[in-house]
Amino acid sequence: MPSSTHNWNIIMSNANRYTGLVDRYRDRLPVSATTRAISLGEGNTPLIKLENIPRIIGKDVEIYVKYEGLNPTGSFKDRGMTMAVTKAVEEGSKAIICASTGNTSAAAAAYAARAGIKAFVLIPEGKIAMGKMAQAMMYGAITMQIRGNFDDGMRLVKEVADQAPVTIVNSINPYRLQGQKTIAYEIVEALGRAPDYHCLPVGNAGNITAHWMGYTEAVANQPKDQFEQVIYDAETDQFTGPKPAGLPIMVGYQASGAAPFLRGGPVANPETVATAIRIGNPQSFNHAKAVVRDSNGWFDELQDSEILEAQRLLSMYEGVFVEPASAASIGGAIRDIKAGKIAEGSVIVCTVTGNGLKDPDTAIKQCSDAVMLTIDATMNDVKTSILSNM
Ligand code: AN7
Repeated sequence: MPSSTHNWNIIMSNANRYTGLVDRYRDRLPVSATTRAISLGEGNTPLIKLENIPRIIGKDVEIYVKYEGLNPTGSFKDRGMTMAVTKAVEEGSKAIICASTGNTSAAAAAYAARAGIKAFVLIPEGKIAMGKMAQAMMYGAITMQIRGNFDDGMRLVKEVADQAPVTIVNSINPYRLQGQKTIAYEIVEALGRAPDYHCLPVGNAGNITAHWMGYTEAVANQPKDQFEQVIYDAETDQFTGPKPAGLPIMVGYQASGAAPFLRGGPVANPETVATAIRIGNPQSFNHAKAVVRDSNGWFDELQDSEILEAQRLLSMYEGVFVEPASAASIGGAIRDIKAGKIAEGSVIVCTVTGNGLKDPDTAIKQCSDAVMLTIDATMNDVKTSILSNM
């Protein structure tokens, strides 16, 4: 094929190519028309309607999961990271840094690789899921395993950023929440309105804050030329901007061993199988409390056993494999639906924040004896295995 024809085909195919959320929502994000987006095509994730679980629990509810595990690095962190790295590069930064329970470090490492800048990540030694560790290393981040937890790492990152030329890309970087708010835009576009309830896992509490900002902006449906970004104002403890009707009730679920919102303040030694949310001192504590207050929502907690049970339920009955932290949203929602706290007839969206493949160890530990048979390589053994399991 002549090369001119070949090029023409590429240009034609690009006309409809999805190029990520900065391009898609440029007019509602803090970027200019010419800002170069550092993107891996993040966002635009499926909103999957659960078909079996409502029947199993015997309740007349519509439950959707927003499957954030299908982002390029396998978690919702890509939404915030495309914005944070886009702005860091625009501002001339040559290096980014974060503390992380794993997913933020994977996203930071990938977007830094894409941008051609350096990423430094601090992770708690021995407490991050294997997939996330593999990602940070493959994307070429300088990875520091600290003998301490996420909260220790976060404190160190804030201190060192004053002493070294690095941009913090944890969610205290305001561009992170700007990127993450787009999840709510997509949900409102898909449903034609906001859900009645939005349930999600809470760790550092940036995501629940970003969801609320996004819902407020999307539901207010402001004209382009008068668009006002919604942000949390720490001094007044209020969200700025419009106060539209039709916003969802926001519900945040924590792991019992790492539940500062249920204890009323920081927790010293957080512990949970859901390592992504093994956080005792959330950076967006006041923001998230304001979200729950303004939306008439609540926080609740789940035992590790409940989290794992929900993870398995979602995999086995809906084919949606998420990491343990993500399952807290669905586990909590199911419990509150069963209890009548979430009424029948409601439309509920649960954010499932990370892909199940991130943490194969925890998954395999739960299931091996139940579904893994070891047999001889004979027709008889294969046939017997099928017939005895029909
Ligand atoms: C799968 O990667 O904090 O409440 O350092 O990875 O916005 O913190 C991860 C958090 C939920 C909690 N689900 O979100 C990190 C990190 C998954 C996560 C959360 C995280 P936030």
